[in-house]
Amino acid sequence: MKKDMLLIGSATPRMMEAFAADFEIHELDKIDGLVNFLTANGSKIEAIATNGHAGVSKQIMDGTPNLRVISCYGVGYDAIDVLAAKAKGVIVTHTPNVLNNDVANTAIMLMLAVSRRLLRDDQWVRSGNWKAKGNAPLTTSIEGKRVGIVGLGRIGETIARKLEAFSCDIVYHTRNQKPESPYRYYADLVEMAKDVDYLVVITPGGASTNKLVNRDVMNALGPQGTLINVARGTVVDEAEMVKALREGRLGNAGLDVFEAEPQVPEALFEMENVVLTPHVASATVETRQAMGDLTVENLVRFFKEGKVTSPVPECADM
Ligand code: A2R
Repeated sequence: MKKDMLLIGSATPRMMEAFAADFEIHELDKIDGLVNFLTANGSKIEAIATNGHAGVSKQIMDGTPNLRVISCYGVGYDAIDVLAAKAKGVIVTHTPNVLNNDVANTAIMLMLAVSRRLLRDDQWVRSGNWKAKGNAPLTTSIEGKRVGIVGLGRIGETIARKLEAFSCDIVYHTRNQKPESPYRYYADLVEMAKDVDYLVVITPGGASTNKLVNRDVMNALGPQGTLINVARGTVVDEAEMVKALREGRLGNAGLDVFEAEPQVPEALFEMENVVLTPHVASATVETRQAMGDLTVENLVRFFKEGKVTSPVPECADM
């Protein structure tokens, strides 16, 4: 018999087809009146599929007493209260590794786009400036520069490895030093920010990293420094970042994530030294397919084999 599954957020046609083979799907977006739905059906729901942005609200967690598994589409799961889920015996899964390359590529794309003023130069051609004014002003190279990676996990390591092709000098900051890492470790983030040209942020979101990149860190990075954020908007103090950019205390920024997406501070729209993308680091056809397949696999395996492929670390012992 098919299990009842609540789908929070959207899923691709390929995921829907795969889910439909094993589950009775209830789509939150199509439900008229969540309270009534949970009263009538909450106790039937054994599985939830969601994403890192939508997560699972307390109302849904409390209204699904027989929930057994939550499968998150995305590596970041800060929108899910994992400890509350675990306390209920609910295992939470996510989709690590399959997105390492595209997120790393996005970080490097932002470094290049900011430093080489890609958008300005594209506009230089389209606007006729090239014919009217001649060559575009010179830009800055990323070649051989020092890059500080904040969060040297699966994605941070991938960024570091790829930046070796640009002869970058890689250093990193995490809470725990990685003895096997070839890169120089900084226990103090401000000290690292003082020493680097680029600060690339790729930690998880959540309470432990909230506003980790604060005014002091941005002042240390300085007027020639570039901040790249492909982690979560919450990891950077956004209001302080806007001020620092406006006052020239921080040189440049390449941002894929924001504190209150899809709201983006409009002050950033005017800045030529900033490149903005709408949280698309993993958003390629190839990577999103792999993430979707893993999201489905975790749920299907749980009910067929009693185990999952990629639990979040907190649930690895369940
Ligand atoms: O601190 P450690 O030793 O646990 O190292 C982790 C680091 N990290 C932090 N670094 C500094 N301060 C913190 N409060 C802090 N919390 C965690 O971030 C580790 O080196 C890294 C996370 O690596 P992974 O767990 O392998 O995550 P992955 O797959 O690289 O993805 C990172 C994030 C996702 O959570 C999404 O928010 C985003 O990338 O797409």
